Amino acid sequence: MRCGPELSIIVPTFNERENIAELIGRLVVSLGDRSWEVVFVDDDSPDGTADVVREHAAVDSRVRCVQRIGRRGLSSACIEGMLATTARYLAVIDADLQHDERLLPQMLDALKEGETDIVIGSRYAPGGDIGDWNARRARMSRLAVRLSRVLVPAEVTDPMSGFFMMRRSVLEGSAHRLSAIGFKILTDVFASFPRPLRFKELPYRFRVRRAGESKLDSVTAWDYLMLLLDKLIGRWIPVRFLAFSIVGATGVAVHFAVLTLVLQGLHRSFVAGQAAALLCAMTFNYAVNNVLTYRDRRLTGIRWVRGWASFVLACSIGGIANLGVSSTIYDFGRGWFPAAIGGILVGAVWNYAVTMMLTWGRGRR
Ligand SMILES: Nc1nc2c(ncn2[C@@H]2O[C@H](COP(=O)(O)OP(=O)(O)O)[C@@H](O)[C@H]2O)c(=O)[nH]1
Ligand SMILES: [Mg+2]
Repeated sequence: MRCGPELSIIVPTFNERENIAELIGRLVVSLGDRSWEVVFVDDDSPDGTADVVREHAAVDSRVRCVQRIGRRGLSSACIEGMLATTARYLAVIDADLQHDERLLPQMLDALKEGETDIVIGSRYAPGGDIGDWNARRARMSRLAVRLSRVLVPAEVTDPMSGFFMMRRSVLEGSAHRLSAIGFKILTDVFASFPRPLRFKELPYRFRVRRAGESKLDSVTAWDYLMLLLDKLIGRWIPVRFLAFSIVGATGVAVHFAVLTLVLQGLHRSFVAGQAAALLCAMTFNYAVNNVLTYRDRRLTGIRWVRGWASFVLACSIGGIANLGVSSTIYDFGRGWFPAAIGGILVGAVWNYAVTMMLTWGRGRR
């Protein structure tokens, strides 16, 4: 006999304490006596969102809380929330009441008819609206929609929607392939499911955020690019390695800028310039990787300093490995260019592998 709820609503949260009671109240009104639960997946919000959720959970068994520590990421939060449930139907909705929760019963009914795998709340379908977005954000969103076309069928008007409901079988079919990068889980689901999804869209008006602040920032665009790349080439090259290498290449520019400054501006020795340039480039690489490549495991405060030390240590050894490999290739008479490339490749792989474990290793707090 089934006794768990039929519908699980997953709500990713970060600093949303002011919105919790209102959202639960509105779910109660919209879903009435249907069989449902709401699972908040909170990334250890400093404002104590998880505590607020637990206060509600203590008096209403339909409310649950998953608190993740030392982690960030909307998509991964949604996926882990879904995996923590048994319901036949799974919905995702934001906590800030921008999505229209009154669509949930219609979404559920559409899925129960049996012809649809996933129902999407759409801001771009006829009758939908993006609400009060500024021109820049509307432009960015349209560009992202266009980019998503490589992975999501063109008929989906709002592939960036964060509001949808799907059958559990969709999760089961895609769970092991999901990239879980960034904000856009719907794109991820479409691209990860082994066959085309049967979808339906319901239009709604994107409302203004009720309380708190948006966590969307310019890095979200980078995350989206990483998601697309992971889906397209992730099978062959880890997308984090790609990001790490791009950051490393920009670090070379920092190195030369500092070296030039020390040599020509400050008239110091080459060794002093090279040492300063190395340290600056490593610090730059560390800081940028921490924000972009390892955004989901970003280090802050004292952990940032510890992370910096381990990064510099690992990369110094990587530098020695680079030197060893390149001089060996050079000694074999292969010329300076292949020697340098060989050294850089070995150094990059070393730096990536070691800092992944040492600096941003899972479970470090
Ligand atoms: N668990 C978790 N939730 C997040 C994270 N970033 C954003 N959210 C939540 O995801 C939802 C959408 O985020 P929001 O900042 O409103 O994005 P916007 O609507 O695009 O401006 C909200 O409920 C946020 O609290 C995160 O890193 N982890
Ligand atoms: Mg929002």
